[in-house]
Amino acid sequence: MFDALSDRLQGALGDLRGRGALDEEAISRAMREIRLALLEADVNFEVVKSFVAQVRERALGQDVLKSLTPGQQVVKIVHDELTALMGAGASGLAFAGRAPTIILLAGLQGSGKTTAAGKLALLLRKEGKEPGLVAADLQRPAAIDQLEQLGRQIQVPVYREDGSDPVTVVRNGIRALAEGGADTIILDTAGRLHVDEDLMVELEHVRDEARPTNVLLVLDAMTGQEAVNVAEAFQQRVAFDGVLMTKLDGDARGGAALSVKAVTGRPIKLISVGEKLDQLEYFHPDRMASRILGMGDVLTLIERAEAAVEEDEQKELEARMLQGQFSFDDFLRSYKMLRKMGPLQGVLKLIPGLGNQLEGLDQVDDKQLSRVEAIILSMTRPERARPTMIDGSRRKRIAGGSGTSVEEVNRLLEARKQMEKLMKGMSRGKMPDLGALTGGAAPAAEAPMRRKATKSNKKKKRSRARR
Ligand SMILES: Nc1nc2c(ncn2[C@@H]2O[C@H](COP(=O)(O)OP(=O)(O)OP(=O)(O)O)[C@@H](O)[C@H]2O)c(=O)[nH]1
Ligand SMILES: [Mg+2]
Repeated sequence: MFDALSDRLQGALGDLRGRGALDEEAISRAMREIRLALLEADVNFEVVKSFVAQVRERALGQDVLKSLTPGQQVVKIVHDELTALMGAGASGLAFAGRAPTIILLAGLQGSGKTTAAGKLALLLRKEGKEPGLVAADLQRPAAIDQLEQLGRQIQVPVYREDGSDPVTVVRNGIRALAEGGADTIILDTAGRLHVDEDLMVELEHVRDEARPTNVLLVLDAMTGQEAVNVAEAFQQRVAFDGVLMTKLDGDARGGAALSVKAVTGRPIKLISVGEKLDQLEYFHPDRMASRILGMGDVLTLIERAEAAVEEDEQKELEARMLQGQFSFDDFLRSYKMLRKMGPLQGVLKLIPGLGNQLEGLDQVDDKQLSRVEAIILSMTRPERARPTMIDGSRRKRIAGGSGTSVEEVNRLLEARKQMEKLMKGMSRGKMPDLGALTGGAAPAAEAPMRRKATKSNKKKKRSRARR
């Protein structure tokens, strides 16, 4: 997601970041680079122009150049402006005062509406809502089955009515699902290849019937500026409240995500970052700006951890780490937690300071994790609890037992030691140290997770209570 843009922007700013003093020349150079980076990312030309002008003006402001860390200040300005560009302040969904809340999904063919309908239902259910789905796409015969299958997978009711028309399906579907207890109803509508009159008329009719609380336009990020044009065309006919942007996992450039708010005035509300059903997230412009600039995204990391890790398990681990203990059993447990959080590459990018330095980490894949597991499982109980006792001959034995090499065992031992250091550092508020990643990248995630654990646990309890 945004990898190419991220690299270029970080390159442009990297030079400034480290410098003690800045002059106009250095800033101009950086602005040129930023401009190129954004254009290459397929950001709308007008958007780029005003963005760069705005950053330049602020960067040349008196207080920046005279400050002790002008480079950092410029990075902060770019961060703020990126955030503003994508729409400052997180904007969630609107919920109706009196149930049901209706969410209408619109968009072109293949943009990801049906998949998104399923993902959104799952997300809402995790929040304690009672979602329902209406199959109002009668263009494609298979569309109804597709939605029904999704509904079955996530155990959310789907209303279908074959051989009818969309308006009738929506009317009957809302009534039936609401009577069945649904408080949030998602309408999956038909797409077309292009924005055409038929599509708009159908959508207008469906909208007038459903009187939705939210109209979300589903846009495929991979189509770049085309997605923005589509959004503009939709906005003229069926005003939408926000964008649900899909396929960001396949979009290295980010042009659509960065332009759509400025061009249509409507913010991105949700992003889909993969094909799996749980890969839909609320969109937070500030967090995204941090991710793009390689500053990590601790909040998203915490939320994922929260979803993946059992509260008790997390608490226990936390308590042990507070006592300054980090045995190999803990190490193994944190690895396993991390694996539950999603594809490792994605998770690592959320860790502050790591985003841009992942190239060497391609090998940190599930296979490598299995080797780590094998090594730890080849240790005896006392060895796991007191790793300092693992001397040369024990290392040899462990390598033999796990089918790995002494080198690998050494790397893991070093990684654990680094982790322990990292934990201590983190609790004093320091950023993670890259050295800790040699051979043991994964548990670094544990540290930022832990800092907010109390808060996230509270939140979890609250959401449980709501259910
Ligand atoms: N990689 C990736 N693929 C996605 C994502 N969202 C949807 N897809 C894929 O995109 C394809 C189209 O998704 P659908 O949900 O069927 O799209 P649709 O908008 O309902 O299409 P129509 O019903 O034909 O209008 C499917 O193969 C999905 O698996 C995403 O976030 N990432
Ligand atoms: Mg569909």
